[in-house]
Amino acid sequence: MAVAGAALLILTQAGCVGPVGPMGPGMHRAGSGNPEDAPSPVPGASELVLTATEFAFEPSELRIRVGTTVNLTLVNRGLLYHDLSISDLGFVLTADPGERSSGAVTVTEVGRFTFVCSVPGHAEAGMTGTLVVEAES
Ligand SMILES: [Cu+2]
Repeated sequence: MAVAGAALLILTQAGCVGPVGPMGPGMHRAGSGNPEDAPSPVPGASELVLTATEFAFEPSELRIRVGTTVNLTLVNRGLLYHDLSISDLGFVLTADPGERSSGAVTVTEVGRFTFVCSVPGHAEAGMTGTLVVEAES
């Protein structure tokens, strides 16, 4: 049996983020209200902005280059709480209505990864999309 989920997510800067209390190196970047589970955005990396509404992501397809760090930004223009969850990568951004949050992601494997809003019912209502990780050109 091949090991599932071979894609590696490199959590730049954030290190080992877990529920076991604050363990950051004390280098808090300018706050964007990130929850503990999102890796900090990396200064200088390109940014991809994703808008959440009821009930859709815009755009519903994101394209990034393999091995390249990008900052994903979730902008919640809806009236409800939403998140951006890429379960295959263990990546989650959350945003209250009118808020935004950003996190860095680096995917080391070419492929297509589904993202959803993990609030019950939201994915079924249309809050899904695909992160396409393309080979280096
Ligand atoms: Cu949602």
